[in-house]
Amino acid sequence: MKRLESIASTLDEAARQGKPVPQFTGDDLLSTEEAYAVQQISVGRRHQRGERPVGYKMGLTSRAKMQQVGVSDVIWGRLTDHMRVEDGGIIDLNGCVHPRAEPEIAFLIGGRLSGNVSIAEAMSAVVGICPAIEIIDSRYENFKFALGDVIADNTSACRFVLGPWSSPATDIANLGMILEIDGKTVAVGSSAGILGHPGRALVAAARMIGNQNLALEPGDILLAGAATEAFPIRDARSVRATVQKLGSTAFQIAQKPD
Ligand code: OOG
Ligand code: MG
Repeated sequence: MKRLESIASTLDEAARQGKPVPQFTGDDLLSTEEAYAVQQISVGRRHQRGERPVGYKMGLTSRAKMQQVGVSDVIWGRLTDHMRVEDGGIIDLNGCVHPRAEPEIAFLIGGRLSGNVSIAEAMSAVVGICPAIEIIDSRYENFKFALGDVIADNTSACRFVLGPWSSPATDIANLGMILEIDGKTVAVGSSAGILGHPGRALVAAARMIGNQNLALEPGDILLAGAATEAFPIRDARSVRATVQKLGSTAFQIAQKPD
């Protein structure tokens, strides 16, 4: 346990100071189970500092993402209120290591979901669906990690922005998704790229979170995972994601004075 606590505090400090650390596992020195334990301890430190849990994020739910980072397992992480940026808000990237943005879809949960559920059951617990941008920031040097590393690092969670909520009845099976940086389209994808249907990310979340005796509860947010690869935003000024039918969400990046 001491070892896991020490990894958790190293990662938490790396996130607080924006200073990267070398990856831990290389090969498989940190099992998946241990990595989720590290994640729990490190996010627990955030809770002790006053951050409140607001839901979960799924990661590596699309082929584009798996290929970009060279890890091909679906993973999940924890979101806190401090990570949320208001729609159209300004983000200060000071303190981030090498932030990247990716276009997502988010769910607002209205029921309780845990364990094995069908996609119909999962979707019937949804009370809102919105376009989202996740800002990920690996705490590992060169954004390089293996499965255990990235799980321990709370799946690179850094910030997220949510757009306007649409009805849970919206058909989200195959919606075009666009990421723009400084007004230029840098990536185009489809919601179908997210496990074939973003609702499957919710099914996976219920199962994987349920394995840890946790549940998606009313009021929780779930990020379904990016539909395209993520793009560096350190030198950008503005980022927008647009999802067909759902509309768009955007943020600006605070500029350093010259
Ligand atoms: C891991 C986090 C993946 C997603 O949407 O696939 C993720 C990473 O790419 O650093 O958030
Ligand atoms: Mg993501």
